[in-house]
Amino acid sequence: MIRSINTLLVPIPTIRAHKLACTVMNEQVLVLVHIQTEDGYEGWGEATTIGGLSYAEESPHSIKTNIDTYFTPLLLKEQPASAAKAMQLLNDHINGNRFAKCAIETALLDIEGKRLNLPVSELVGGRVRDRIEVAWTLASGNTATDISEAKRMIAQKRHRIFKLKIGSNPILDDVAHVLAIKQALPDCRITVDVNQAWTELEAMQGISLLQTGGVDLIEQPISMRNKSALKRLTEHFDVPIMADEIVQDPQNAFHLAADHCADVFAVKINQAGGLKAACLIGQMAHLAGVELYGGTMLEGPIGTAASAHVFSTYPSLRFDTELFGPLLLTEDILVQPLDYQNFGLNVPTGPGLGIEVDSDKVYRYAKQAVAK
Ligand code: MUC
Ligand code: MG
Repeated sequence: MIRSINTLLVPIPTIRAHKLACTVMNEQVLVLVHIQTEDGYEGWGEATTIGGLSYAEESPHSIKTNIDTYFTPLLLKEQPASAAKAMQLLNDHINGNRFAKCAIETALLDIEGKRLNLPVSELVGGRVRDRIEVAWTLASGNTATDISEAKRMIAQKRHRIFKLKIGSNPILDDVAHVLAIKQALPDCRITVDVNQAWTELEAMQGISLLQTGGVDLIEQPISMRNKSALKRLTEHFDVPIMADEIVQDPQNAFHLAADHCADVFAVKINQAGGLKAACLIGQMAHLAGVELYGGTMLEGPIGTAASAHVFSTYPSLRFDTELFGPLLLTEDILVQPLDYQNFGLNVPTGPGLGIEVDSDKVYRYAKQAVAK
C-alpha cells in the first residue's frame, strides 16, 4: 500500500550558464517525487524539464501542482498493486502530463525493483549493456571557451562526443562557431541541436554548410509542428537528421518511425511519458530502422539513472547518449555519485534504480527554496 507521495522542487545552480535557442539556464529546478509504502519501501522519481515553460508544456510548478492535486489523491484512493497498474490508472484518468507520469512510474519501479531485488532495467525489458557512452553539451555561448571546455573533458576522459546548441544567432555566425569547434576537435563526433529555431529554408542553408564542414548529426532543426518538413530534410541530406522535441508519446513516435521522418530519434523518458513508454519507442524505432540516441531533459541523478536503465535495454544505441545532467549541476543529491568513467556512465546494478538519495539534503534544499 502506498502511504505517502511527496513532490519536491529542488533548485540547484548550474556550473556555468547553459545557453539554448529557447532559454539560458543558470539553475536547474529538479522535480522529485518520493513515494513511501506502508511496508517500509521508498522510491524516487524525477520529472525535470528545461527553462520553466520555455521548452515543454509542463513546468516544475505545474508538475508539482498536478501531482499533488490530481495524481496523489487518485493513487492513494485506488492503491494500484504495481507500477504497470498505476500507469494504466493514470493514463485512463489523466490527459497529457507525461513528465509527471514519468516521475510517478520511476518511483514505483524503484520500489518494485527493491521489493523484487532486481534493477529497474530488468523490469522494463532487460539490459543488454552495462555501460553507455555520454556526450557533453558545449553551450557557454563562446567558441574559445567551448573549445577549451571540450579539451578539458577529453583530457579528463569524461567526454569525447560533443553537442553544440545553436539557433539563437544568425545562421552564418552559428555555422562559423560550429565549424571552428569541429576543426579544433577533428576526431570527435559533433552534433548540433537547433532546438526548432530554423525555418525550412534556413535549415536547408544551415544544414548544407554544416554537412560540408563535416558535422556528424543535426538535431531538431525545425519546428516540432512541421513533420513533413523534417521528413523532407531527412530525405534531402546525407548527414543524419535527429528528431527530438517532435518525439513524444509512443503513438506519435510510431507514426514518425513508420514514415521515417528522421534518421535518428532522441528518446527522453520524461518526454515519452515514462520508462516503459521510452522502451516501447526505442523498440519501435529499431524495428522501423530508425537509429537511437539516449536524450536528457538535463535531469539530476534520479532521472539520469532511470534513463540509463532504459537505454541499457535498447537493441542498438548507435548514437550513444547525453546523460550528463548531474555533471552540469554544482551539487549532488546522491550519497554515492553516479559512476562516470572512461567517457561513459556505468548503469547502476543495485535493486530498483540502484542509487541512494540523500533525502535529508533533498528535503532541506526543497524547504530552503520554499522559504525564499
Ligand atoms: C535538448 O533539446 O536536447 C539536452 C542536452 C542539452 O544541453 O539540452 C538538452 C535539451
Ligand atoms: Mg534536443
